[in-house]
Amino acid sequence: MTLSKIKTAKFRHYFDMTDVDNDGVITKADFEIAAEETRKELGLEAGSNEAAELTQSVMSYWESLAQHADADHDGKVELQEWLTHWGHIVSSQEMIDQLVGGYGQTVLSVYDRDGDGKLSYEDFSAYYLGHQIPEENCKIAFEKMDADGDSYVDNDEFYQTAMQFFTSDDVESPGNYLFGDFTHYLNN
Ligand SMILES: [Ca+2]
Ligand SMILES: [Ca+2]
Ligand SMILES: [Ca+2]
Ligand SMILES: [Ca+2]
Repeated sequence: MTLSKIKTAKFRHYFDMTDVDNDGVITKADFEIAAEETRKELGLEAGSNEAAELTQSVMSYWESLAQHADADHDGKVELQEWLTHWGHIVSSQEMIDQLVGGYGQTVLSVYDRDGDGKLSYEDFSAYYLGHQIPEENCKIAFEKMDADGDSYVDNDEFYQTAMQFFTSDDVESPGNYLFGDFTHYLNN
């Protein structure tokens, strides 16, 4: 399925946010850097069980992309492969449900450090900063996701906004901002 204009903008932005080393393609190296930097942001000791769980969750995302998105199997997910991959995923509500449900579980198990079932800004920002996503994008995302403004993103808020990121074609949906401000991709 071809992505709508707004989804293309969101997924181009998401591509650039996932290309941690900025070499124009998504490779294993991007996830290795993200896992290590996120470990530091979360204050996890190298070699600890928590660090291993984090690395596993980050690298399993790469493995899934390598398997499903890297169509020519050259170890690089190029922008076109990425957009084709997401076009395929968002065409199926079942795949979206699986993905967003999985994200929610991972996010809460890895990033909710005090285990209260919701993400403070500090919990939340570890992911973004670890993935070298500029803090301004992180602040925008947190503000949009915290629908009731209590300074925490809880499970429902996470689910609602992540779902909007993958499904919404409404430019006003807060969930579009899951990875920060994508709007400059709308016009070029
Ligand atoms: Ca890269
Ligand atoms: Ca490729
Ligand atoms: Ca928490
Ligand atoms: Ca909230």
